[in-house]
Amino acid sequence: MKNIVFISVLLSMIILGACGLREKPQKNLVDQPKRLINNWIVQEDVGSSSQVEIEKKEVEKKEEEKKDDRNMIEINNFSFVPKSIKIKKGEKVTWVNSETAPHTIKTDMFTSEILSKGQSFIYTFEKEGTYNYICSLHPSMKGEVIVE
Ligand SMILES: [Cu+2]
Repeated sequence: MKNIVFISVLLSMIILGACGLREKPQKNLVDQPKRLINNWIVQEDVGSSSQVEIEKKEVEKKEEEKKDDRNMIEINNFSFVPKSIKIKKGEKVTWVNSETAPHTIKTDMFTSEILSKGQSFIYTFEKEGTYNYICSLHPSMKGEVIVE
């Protein structure tokens, strides 16, 4: 008698367990599409907003680069390009030596170090005026910065 009770309890447990197992996947099948849709919506929202931010930053970066580009002077073929540049008070000018010959930038206020190929020199002009400069190694190389 004890054995029969034991076996019936065991059987019912197995059946219940089996039912539970069978129910779980069914529930998941119903729940999953909702979750997937929710995830998709959430991911899309996060993606689009962060992408807008990235695009904003890229535009700002490009504008900053443009500003720098405007004040870039390339040293090539033993000349400063452009030879004359107009900037606003407080702006920087960057000279970049693009050729193998060494060059400097020499004004009444400062003389740069000797720039090898690829090296650059930056100076911030704080006061209005016209600044003529030469390369101290090749004094025939002339340029001017007009600060407004
Ligand atoms: Cu030079």
